[in-house]
Amino acid sequence: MAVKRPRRSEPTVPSPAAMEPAATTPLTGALAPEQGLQTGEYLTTAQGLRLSDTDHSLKAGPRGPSLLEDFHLREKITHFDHERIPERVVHARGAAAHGVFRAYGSAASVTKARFLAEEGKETPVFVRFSTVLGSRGSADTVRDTRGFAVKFYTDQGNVDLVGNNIPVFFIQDGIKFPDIIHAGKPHPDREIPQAQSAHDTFWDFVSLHTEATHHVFWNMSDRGIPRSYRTMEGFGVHTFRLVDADGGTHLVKFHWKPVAGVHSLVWEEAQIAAGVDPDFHRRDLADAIDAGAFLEYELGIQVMPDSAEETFEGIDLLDPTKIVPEELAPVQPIGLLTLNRNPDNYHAEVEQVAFHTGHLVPGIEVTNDPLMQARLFSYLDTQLTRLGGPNFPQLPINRPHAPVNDNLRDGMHQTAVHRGIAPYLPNSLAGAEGPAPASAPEGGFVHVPRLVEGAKVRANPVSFDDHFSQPAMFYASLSEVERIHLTEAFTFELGKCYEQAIRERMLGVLANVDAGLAARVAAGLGLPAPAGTPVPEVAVSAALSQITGVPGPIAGRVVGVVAGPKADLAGIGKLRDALTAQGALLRVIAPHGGELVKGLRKEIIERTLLTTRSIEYDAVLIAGGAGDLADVKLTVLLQEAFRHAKAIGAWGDGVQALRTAGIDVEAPGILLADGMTAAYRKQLVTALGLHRVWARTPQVMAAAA
Ligand code: HDE
Repeated sequence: MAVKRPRRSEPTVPSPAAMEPAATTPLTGALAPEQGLQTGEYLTTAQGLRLSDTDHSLKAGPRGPSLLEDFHLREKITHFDHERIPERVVHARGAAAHGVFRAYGSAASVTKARFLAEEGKETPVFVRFSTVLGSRGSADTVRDTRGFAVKFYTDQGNVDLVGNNIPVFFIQDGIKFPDIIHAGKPHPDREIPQAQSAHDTFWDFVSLHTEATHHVFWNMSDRGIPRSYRTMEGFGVHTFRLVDADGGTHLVKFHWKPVAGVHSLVWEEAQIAAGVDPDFHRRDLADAIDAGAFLEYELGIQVMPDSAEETFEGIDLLDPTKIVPEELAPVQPIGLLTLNRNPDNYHAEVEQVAFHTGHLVPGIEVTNDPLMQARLFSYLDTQLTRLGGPNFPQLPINRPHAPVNDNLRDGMHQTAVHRGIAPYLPNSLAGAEGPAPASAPEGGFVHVPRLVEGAKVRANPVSFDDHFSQPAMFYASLSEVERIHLTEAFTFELGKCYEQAIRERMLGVLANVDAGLAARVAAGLGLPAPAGTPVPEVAVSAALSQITGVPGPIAGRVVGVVAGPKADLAGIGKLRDALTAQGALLRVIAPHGGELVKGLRKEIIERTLLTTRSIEYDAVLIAGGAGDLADVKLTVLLQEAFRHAKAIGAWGDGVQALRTAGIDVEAPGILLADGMTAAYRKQLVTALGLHRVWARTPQVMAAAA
């Protein structure tokens, strides 16, 4: 039945115009849907007034005071004064990219969520990577957990998978989040140190709060300093409940597996990068996408049966400090994520994107994990301050691609011009345009009915009390090199604490995980080996080590080639072709800027010995013909690359420059050849694919001792 739309007030005197629908003034300017901002060829004020001068304020004479009436000066400065919005309370430092998610269809057996279940279905995504502790301007390569937040713009509504690069969390209950973050952030009195966990308050909390031990082990491992976002795993952390088309449920953990493999920096390299190039990761992300070397990750799920206990093989699936080893529940690939477009505007997109764990579609539900439950409150709440009110879903980066028909109205920064007079339900006035609730077959979100009962308590299940068996499994599963890195990381971080009691308490925690580790860290701190009760039987999960010994793809890798005026430019050209064919980059480094020219060949010098540092490269080579190069900056470059276990090489007489820089050319991973041959290029590609020459570690350590 068509419902008559009443006027707010009936005209008292009917006029001929009231008999016919009046022609209304067409919508123009910002109200017209097609009208974007920043159009027209002249500079204007925010009101569209053309400006004749934006460089001089209005003054009483060229040497006189500025006049209050200068509306342009006041508008320009006032807007500038308010350009910044509050940074995120955590994960403030971030970088992001657009891309696409393509479903394999293999998830159809466990979920009805169309973007996961339908084979070949493509969904646009926006992914923001971040560090946790540092402020917006802090360095990328600090030791920290990384955020891995994915917004899927599905045709059923937005879904956010707000994960990290570490599969467990510091706390089991969200109520403790302010405590761990207050402990990790800079000290409140002097606001130092920035973006670091190597300080007293962090280790004070962690040593008193042993459920953080597992997460801390991952942080102190190489996972805390990823090589790039491209080589980082992502995890949903919590257990989710997936619902299939028949209403059947499974408990599931989400994993992002980088196609490029999981690789990290070494600690000295990360520290150098923090000073030399604080934008190391975001630059790498943007440069790689610009170069067409897109980032790829497979989405995978571990599928566990749903049960009343919500446990699997003795592991409590509601405990976010526990993983399910991949050997017990293999990660099954369900789709491919490709990041292929840089944002156009950092503020509009990266800063204003708002993720929320409660953004779900039918087929994905949350569980009672008490950490997740608190997150469901926090993410919406935080945007009210950060983005200035409840209308942040209208910001372009947050807008769903699915039709929106809500009854949410008004509020700060309302940009929609809602029509109609009945934004409420039930109503009889909105007619066919008004929204109506959808049933499950119509795509409505209907929660799986689950019985909830229990006494009202502030308590954890007993199974949450085991804090050490999984860190012990993690440590036992690492390779020797990774264990060395982890031991050094603990020794570094505790060595930065001033309070002896905190160091000793933390050594006691380590002793409950592994006595050998605790003793080695204690020795590094000059303290006696602590007593503890190590985990009696330690399981091993091979999937936890990131060193596989199998060369992976080299897309996004960077090779530095040092060259001088007499360098073999033909050889450099052949190498560049081979590398770019696989998505890797070659940069020429020379003593000075400009070009290198030899006959018809020309090479642009992208870096000089003054403007570069070893951290930019995954491998460093000396070109044939450049053997006479000798410079202390080249020595530093090569010595750092040697210490950081990177492939180093030379062809032709380039080997001479390696020797001059004091490089042991007999050491593992030093690639030498008479000329730039195909075999040499292959050797280099394999070395890059292996990421580092770990066989050099003993030599590096012996030199450091
Ligand atoms: Fe977050 N977290 N978090 N978190 N989180 C935020 O939301 C919070 C947790 C994660 O790139 C905030 O919009 C609480 C776990 C990422 O924009 C805030 C708790 C995991 C990002 C917030 C957690 C995460 C955030 C800050 C404990 C991994 C960056 C600004 C209950 C699974 C998202 C914002 C982006 C951001 C709260 C725990 C990941 C304050 C209360 C566990 C990747 O709402």
